[in-house]
Amino acid sequence: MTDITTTEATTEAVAEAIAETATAAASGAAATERFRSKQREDAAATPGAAGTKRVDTLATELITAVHDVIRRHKVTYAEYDALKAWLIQVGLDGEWPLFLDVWIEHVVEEVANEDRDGSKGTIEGPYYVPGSPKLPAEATLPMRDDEGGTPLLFQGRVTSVDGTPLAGAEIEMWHADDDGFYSQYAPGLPEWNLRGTVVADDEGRFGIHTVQPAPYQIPTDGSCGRLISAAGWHAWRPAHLHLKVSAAGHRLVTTQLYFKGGNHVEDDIASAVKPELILAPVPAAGGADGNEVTYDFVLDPRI
Ligand code: MBD
Ligand code: FE
Repeated sequence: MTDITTTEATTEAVAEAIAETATAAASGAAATERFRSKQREDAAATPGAAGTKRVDTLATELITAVHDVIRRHKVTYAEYDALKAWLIQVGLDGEWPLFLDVWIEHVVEEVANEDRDGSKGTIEGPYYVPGSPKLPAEATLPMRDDEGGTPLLFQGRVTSVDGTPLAGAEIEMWHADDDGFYSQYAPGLPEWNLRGTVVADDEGRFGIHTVQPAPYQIPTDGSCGRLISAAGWHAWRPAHLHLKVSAAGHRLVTTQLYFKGGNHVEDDIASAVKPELILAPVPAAGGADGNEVTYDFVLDPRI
């Protein structure tokens, strides 16, 4: 079988999905398309990742866990049919990446990083795009002339666990704008708005000028939104910066940083806040506009 999906076709599909309006279906379709193209690359790199025994164990236990819930709560046919309809609709809305990253990924991350030394990680979420513009150690993220939000200088140093500075470490940052929208997942934003890859200097230092993102409400007009309202939950994540920090010979960390005292830091719908990940910015030094904060990253040399 030939895989006819090219990178250009994917990019086109993503662009088409977000061209019209900021709907759950549009951002969902973009996230689904992006994930599927990444998955094809990963699967090509490591064929046959899971053995039959492993699939048997995990699938059997997962299905059995569902049976247990049905028996414990005496689930009815009406409820079974509602579940079936909802599961079908999640796929049609393209919201599987959103659903999984909001309600499941945090436990996968917990297990994956349980023996990591140094900086804490947390979930990646559905809106990462690889290959953002490379920027020097002190840089401003790509943004519009009239980009809204309080200016923020995010600065720090990347070291190894033993304190050795990691020259040339890469700090990839991506975040939502002041209205809660991510470039490439909402219409009308420049392609790389608020996304960049900053390369640390010879002492591992970096300084990134950006704007403070706003709290983020996951789309409420799709299947995830229907689950949230049916269950009486809320749809909010606290304001956050996404990061991937990497250096030669070290384990990459995927993380997020939050803002002390911000809305929903205590009740993130995605359960991805950790105490080590909360920033406390102060007014910028020297009369500059906005706030600044220092956060150092420590990478684990055991890959
Ligand atoms: C986000 O911005 C996000 O980071 C996660 C985890 C889920 C939905 C939207
Ligand atoms: Fe996010």
